Amino acid sequence: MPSSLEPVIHPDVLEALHAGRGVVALESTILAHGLPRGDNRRVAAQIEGAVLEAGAVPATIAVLDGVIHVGLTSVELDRLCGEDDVLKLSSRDVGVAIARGRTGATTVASTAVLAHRAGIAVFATGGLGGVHRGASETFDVSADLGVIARTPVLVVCAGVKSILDVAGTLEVLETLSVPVLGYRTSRFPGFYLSDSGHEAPWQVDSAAEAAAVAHARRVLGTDSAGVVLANPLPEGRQVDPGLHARLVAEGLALLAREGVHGKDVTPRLLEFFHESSGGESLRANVELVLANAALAGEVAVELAALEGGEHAP
Ligand code: PSU
Ligand code: MN
Repeated sequence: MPSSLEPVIHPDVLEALHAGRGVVALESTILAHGLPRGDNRRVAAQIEGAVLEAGAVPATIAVLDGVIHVGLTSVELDRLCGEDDVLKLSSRDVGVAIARGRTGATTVASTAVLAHRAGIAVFATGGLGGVHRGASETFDVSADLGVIARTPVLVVCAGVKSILDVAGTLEVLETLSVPVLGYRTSRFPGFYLSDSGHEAPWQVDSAAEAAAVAHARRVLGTDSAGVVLANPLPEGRQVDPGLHARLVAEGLALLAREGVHGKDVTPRLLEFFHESSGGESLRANVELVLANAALAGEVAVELAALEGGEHAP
């Protein structure tokens, strides 16, 4: 199937980039593979709404029929949230999907790469991929980490998915020279939990402070790694830690029983959580994604102000 190699950039996104206004890239795997059908389309609109409300322009990224799209129309979001054979595309898969004319959602890794190429410096997700438990045996370490280590975007997340080896993930981020900032906390958030039990290496207390970090790194050019801005759910909104511990234990046992591995691990676990938590994991997941989109919007606006003029036409 023939396909264009040029990304299609939504006119609103293009205009904002040219005017030097804040733009936030949004990943689409969370929509196609992380949230249940029926909820995902509504949440997609809410995520974009949260970015807009913060004064920035949302750019959800996906590959449709072999073409990269940066910023989706309403009909394109319908497709991504409703079609059956939407692939999960990590960074390594994007070229293959394009060459083969396929449709797929982008993970943190591929979204970061495509956002950076489009000139977008800030993006929002739910939780970062990372080092899986038992990775010393399975070698399952998300490509998200390697890509963030070489792609200068600021990623707003609620920490890493709590099914992961959080301590191991923080160690790898340190090795890869990726700065990790807690947003208004000295603790590293645990996705469904406000606190993963680990310290955040740095704390920032405002979107402006986070933007200043990204700006300083870009101007100094000391290294090309991204920045992780970790935004916790308020304690009163986290999943009950007892329920959470039970879900993680049962979910990991289920994966072992079903022999799930590779890129199917995260979608299967999230599906299990959503089915088994009486709606709690979904509630928390949606809340944290919306909070991250709003914060990313604020950071994008602050960063655009700091870099004002440099991107002006
Ligand atoms: N966080 C969520 N839901 C998700 C993911 C993260 O709340 O669906 C996705 C992201 O797209 C992330 C990916 O990049 O899981 C990581 O997958 P893997 O561990 O296979 O690299
Ligand atoms: Mn993996």
